[in-house]
Amino acid sequence: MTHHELQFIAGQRRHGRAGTSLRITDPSTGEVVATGTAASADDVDDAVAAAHTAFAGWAGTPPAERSAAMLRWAEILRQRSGELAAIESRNGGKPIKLAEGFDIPGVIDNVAFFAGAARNLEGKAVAEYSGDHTSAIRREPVGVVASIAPWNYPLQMAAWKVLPAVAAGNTIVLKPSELTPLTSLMFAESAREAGIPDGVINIITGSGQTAGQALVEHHGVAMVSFTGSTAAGRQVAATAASEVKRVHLELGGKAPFVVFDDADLEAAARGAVAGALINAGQDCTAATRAYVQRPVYDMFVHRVAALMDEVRLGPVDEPGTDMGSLISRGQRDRVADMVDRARQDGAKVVRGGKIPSHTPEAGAYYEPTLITDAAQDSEIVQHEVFGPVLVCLPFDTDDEGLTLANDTPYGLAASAWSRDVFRTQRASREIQAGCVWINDHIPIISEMPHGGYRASGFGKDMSTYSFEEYTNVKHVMSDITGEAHKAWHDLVFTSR
Ligand code: TXE
Repeated sequence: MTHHELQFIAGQRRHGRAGTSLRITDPSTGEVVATGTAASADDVDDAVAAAHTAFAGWAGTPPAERSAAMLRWAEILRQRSGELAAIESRNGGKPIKLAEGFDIPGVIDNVAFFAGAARNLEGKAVAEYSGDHTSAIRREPVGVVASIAPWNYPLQMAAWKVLPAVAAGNTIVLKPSELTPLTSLMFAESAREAGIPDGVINIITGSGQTAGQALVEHHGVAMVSFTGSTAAGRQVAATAASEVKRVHLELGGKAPFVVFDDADLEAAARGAVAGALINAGQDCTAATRAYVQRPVYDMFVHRVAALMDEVRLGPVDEPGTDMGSLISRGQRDRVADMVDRARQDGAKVVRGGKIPSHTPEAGAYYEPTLITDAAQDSEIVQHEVFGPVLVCLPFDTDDEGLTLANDTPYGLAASAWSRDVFRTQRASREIQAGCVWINDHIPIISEMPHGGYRASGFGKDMSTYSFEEYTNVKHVMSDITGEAHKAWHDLVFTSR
């Protein structure tokens, strides 16, 4: 175990000055994998100053040069993908096959996508909309971006924040979760090796209350992008509002999974298990509420339970392990408490609902859990669990299924399962969520946006839509008449 420098400021790794030490653990065993010291408000000052110093140069770098550096960056990450996956797996308690097959390749594809997108910032065509003027759109970077990322997909979440920001010419200070900073630090160091100048990407590692709060309230920051809990997001938005900073929030979800009676039931059952248990359910788009039409409900529940029995929990470095641990014992206990309260409220726990007996005692494992007979207004149906828990409930009419799907405060993602194109089209129109999958649940692609409606937040990650968050749109309107006396002046004064 090593004592790490957990800050990366102006191109240099260094120790934080908060005076508090951080223990970075492997939550599947409880072992400490690294220690370090947390960032103080002074470290945040230094990081924002470094980002300011770098801003003019980076914003003025031609897109083709920014793009070339990002392509080199993607290549460096590809060469390090084995090491990145091993660290991500260990620090996140996630199976190596997930880190190797999803987290790391997803990030590399994102870097490559934004390398291309950097050369493709668009606006309305330059034209004479008034007759007397030429109007043009400039798309300008907003300045220094402060980003706060969570622990569930540490590197992917860092990438989703950093890439559109720097591709558009901003500089950034990113605070990863204090539980999982290791791959974000490697990400920033790889960017430096690829030729992205010092100060463009800075990482500060520390607690939300100290380093996070200092970053969000910093006068030098123009915009805040945040992914995390609704409670912390509310606090971040309130702090940012006092200086009218631009805010982008991704605050989790409670994705419905609507199965109509004509669906391919085997596909739906497999999709529900994979969609609910990916990353041990610590995924803001995870399938959490399966609403199943009454004629196929019993069959669906039966098949999901059988598939859950096949999921292998085990050491995260074993290629055969399907599901690892949760991020911490605290998170595991939070999930266990929610399931216990659901049980006390009369819900039926069909599978799981307990800490497994065959995994390491110090590990934060929890069994794949299937719940039925829960009330629609109960906590387990309404609130984000962020664990391997799927609730199944029946519905009768299509109207009812879609109404139930929309009946939580969230709106991040959803899926609808049917062979009838009119049913799926209706679901995609009526479900209020940033993404509706049809006959699948979970896949994401760099070209398409990710972001919520309602209490899931606002703003988009990934895709060129994310540039709307990370650029200011400026209208430049130029007179083309060359005349001193313009007709519209007569509305204000009549000159002689
Ligand atoms: O998140 P926090 P927690 C949900 C999920 C989970 C719950 C609690 O339901 O069970 O949140 O997780 C930083 N100013 N999601 O408590 O605290 C913090 O340091 C600035 C959904 O771990 O929101 C970390 O970097 N920053 C979610 C980040 O916010 C602050 C992913 C997330 O931590 C801060 C994670 C503050 N005042 C949890 N307070 C998703 N949307 O995918 C905290 N932070």
